[in-house]
Amino acid sequence: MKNCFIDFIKIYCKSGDGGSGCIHFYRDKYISRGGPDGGTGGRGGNIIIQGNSSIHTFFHLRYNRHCIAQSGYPGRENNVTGSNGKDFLIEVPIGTVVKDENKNIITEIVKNYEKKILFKGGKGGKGNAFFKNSVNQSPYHAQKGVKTKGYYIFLELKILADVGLLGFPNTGKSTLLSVITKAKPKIGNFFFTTKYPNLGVVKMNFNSFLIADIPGIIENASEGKGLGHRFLRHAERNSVLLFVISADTKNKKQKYLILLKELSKFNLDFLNKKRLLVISKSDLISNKEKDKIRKTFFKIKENLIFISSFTGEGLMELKEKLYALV
Ligand SMILES: Nc1nc2c(ncn2[C@@H]2O[C@H](COP(=O)(O)OP(=O)(O)OP(=O)(O)O)[C@@H](O)[C@H]2O)c(=O)[nH]1
Ligand SMILES: [Mg+2]
Repeated sequence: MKNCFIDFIKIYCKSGDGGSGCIHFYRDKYISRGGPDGGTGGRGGNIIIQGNSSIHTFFHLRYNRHCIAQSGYPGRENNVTGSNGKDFLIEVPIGTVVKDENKNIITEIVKNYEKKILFKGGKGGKGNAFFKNSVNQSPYHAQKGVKTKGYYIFLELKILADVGLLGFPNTGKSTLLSVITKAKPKIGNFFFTTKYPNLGVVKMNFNSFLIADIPGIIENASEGKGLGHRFLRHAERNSVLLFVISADTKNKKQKYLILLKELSKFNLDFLNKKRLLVISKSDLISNKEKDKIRKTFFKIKENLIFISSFTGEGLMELKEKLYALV
């Protein structure tokens, strides 16, 4: 399971060449000059990309990085057009961004079964019957099909969740995910237990929203410390950011500001998102300490909720607030 989470991959795509046109003249018993009847070549297969909600990574493409569609078949005698080449279907998880070699966005897949043609197959060449006219009644030439070029593209996954869980390692993010959703992430009393994002669905009566547990961030993550910024792009599409700071850390306000700083280094848009702050593991501190923490954060005008995944404190309030924000 270790390296199964592949959220970035480079693949080679080539749509099919067009089939060539046919040069042929009609022949039959007692017919001396039947005239040209070479058919047109078929179109090459397209490269098509499709969203599939039951796939969550690009693992299935890992050993299939060459996506080459079938070429069109050549035209045939009797004005028969060649068959089109088969399309090549690339199935991708929802939230995939397709980029070209220069990292320009080509397209995005955001829905299940959403289908897009990435590269069109080459057109088939015309057969010699097409070139017949009053002047040249028996053309002895036909077109070749259009040859297509191959391209390298990048597929990048940006998980589509409504809420992203962000915080330092070991603050109880995965535990929180496991109590408010049915997800079963790995939980451990050490740093970087979570090595790739986990998703869960929070159910509220008849409504639900998606929440993603993103691996912990530490100071200077933007310079590659810890797991670095690698997973932050998954938070880019979240509409709400849920910051988790554990009750047993010192200098909570400073830690919170470090988190904000690291995020802004990655993408300034993060600071414009709706955010909510929770102090996790609230069972470890007394009411007096809670008041103190409230006061320090009140100065920077941040709303906060105390939660404990063990005693269940604040979880209902958290869910309701998140839902209101989403
Ligand atoms: N006392 C107390 N301990 C908690 C609570 N929630 C989580 N823990 C403990 O905190 C430790 C870390 O929990 P995780 O959920 O793995 O933390 P994380 O933030 O996902 O950590 P990383 O994946 O490493 O970033 C575990 O030993 C949990 O048992 C809580 O509400 N109260
Ligand atoms: Mg975790």
